[in-house]
Amino acid sequence: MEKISSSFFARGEKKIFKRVRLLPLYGFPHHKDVGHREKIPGRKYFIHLDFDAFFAQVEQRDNPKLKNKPISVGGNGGIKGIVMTASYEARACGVKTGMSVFEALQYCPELISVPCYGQKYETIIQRILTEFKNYLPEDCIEQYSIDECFLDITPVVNDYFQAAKFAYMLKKLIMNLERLTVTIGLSFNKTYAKMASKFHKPDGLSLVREENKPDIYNLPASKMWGVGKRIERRLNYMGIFTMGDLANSSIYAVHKEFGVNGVILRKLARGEDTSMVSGAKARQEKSFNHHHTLTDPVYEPHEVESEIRRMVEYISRKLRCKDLVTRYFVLTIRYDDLGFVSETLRLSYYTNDERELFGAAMYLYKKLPEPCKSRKARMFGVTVFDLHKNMGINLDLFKKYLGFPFKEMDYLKEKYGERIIRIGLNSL
Ligand code: DCP
Ligand code: CA
Repeated sequence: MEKISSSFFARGEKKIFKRVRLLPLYGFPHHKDVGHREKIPGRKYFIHLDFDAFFAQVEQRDNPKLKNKPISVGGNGGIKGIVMTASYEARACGVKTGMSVFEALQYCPELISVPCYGQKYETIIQRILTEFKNYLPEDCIEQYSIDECFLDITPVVNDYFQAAKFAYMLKKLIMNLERLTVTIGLSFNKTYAKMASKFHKPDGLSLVREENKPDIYNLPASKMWGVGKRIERRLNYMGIFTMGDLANSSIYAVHKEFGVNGVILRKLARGEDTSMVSGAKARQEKSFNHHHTLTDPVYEPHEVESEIRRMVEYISRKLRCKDLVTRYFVLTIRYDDLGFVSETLRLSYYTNDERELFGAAMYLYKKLPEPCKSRKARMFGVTVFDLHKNMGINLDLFKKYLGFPFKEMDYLKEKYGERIIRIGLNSL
């Protein structure tokens, strides 16, 4: 009997639950234990599927010399640039996404930095999503990010037993097609499925059923999808430390602190996420870029600033139009001697607000060689990547700029052109 790497919650005698891992397939809970064979009306089954150390795993697959070695993937390889992801061997030494490669080398001197081949990774995920269409209706498949997707498998399974079998089949399918491992979370709503996929990485399979809610409630609130460090601090300040605290918190208190987003967060924590997968048509974009080459190169600070601003305004509007937020911002300048420089900044939160992105752009600009009379800037470019759907639960951000009429501003720009309205520079 083949062994699988899997885990699911089961009630233990002493502990509230235990995670069962490395079960053979027949070890999944028998249908008698997990419910009825016939569909339970209203119950849905969602999978969150996440590739393990995605870019790094692909590079290790494609270059046998990198197997079992600490590697980082990012930029053009080499010591300049940022770690976009690291292999598990590198993570064990403390290398983390978002570090500069230079810093990562302090933790792990044997680190091998390899370039990022964005198109290759995108092709892999597309091939897999296309394959999924042989098993699921297209509108039950949602690509959520470059290496994550949600699947609504309700149409093809009747109970958790079949759902777990289906999840396992997907893991095998991906291994056969691409020789890559993924971690899967399976639950009755998307939020819990997403949380479950974190429980047993890499190559895991975790199941959260309705009766596991008390186990979920024992987890720290920071495990909640969308709760970063800053929100966690604010929750802690309110006396909310666990998922259960959040789920059972006063609706008025969370509303007072976070507005409507707090109410949503509380609802998600309670396992009452009713959102559906958004289907193949709403496929997630991976990155956007916008470049502009000038007929007359510039070097005066106000001209440069104005060009950068134009790029940022455009990219922010594009993000808002697709309801996406970004965390990585790249500024590129090409000079009239054809010199080419580029800097990347990782923001501490996701945003599509041009005031934030303009701040990032100007911060990066100051790190680049300043254009001058003898070396003017001919081309400006901005790229944003690591794009996510705007969940509206980046609470700090929301609160800070609540009420800014971006929608109205974008509408005017759509109708009358880019220059019809701009945010005053002093508000940037
Ligand atoms: N990535 C990125 N920007 C980030 C984080 C990651 O472009 N801020 C890229 C590199 C990753 C891929 O996206 O390989 C997927 O990101 P994940 O956060 O899912 O990280 P990994 O797949 O690398 O690791 P894990 O095993 O924790 O999922
Ligand atoms: Ca991943």
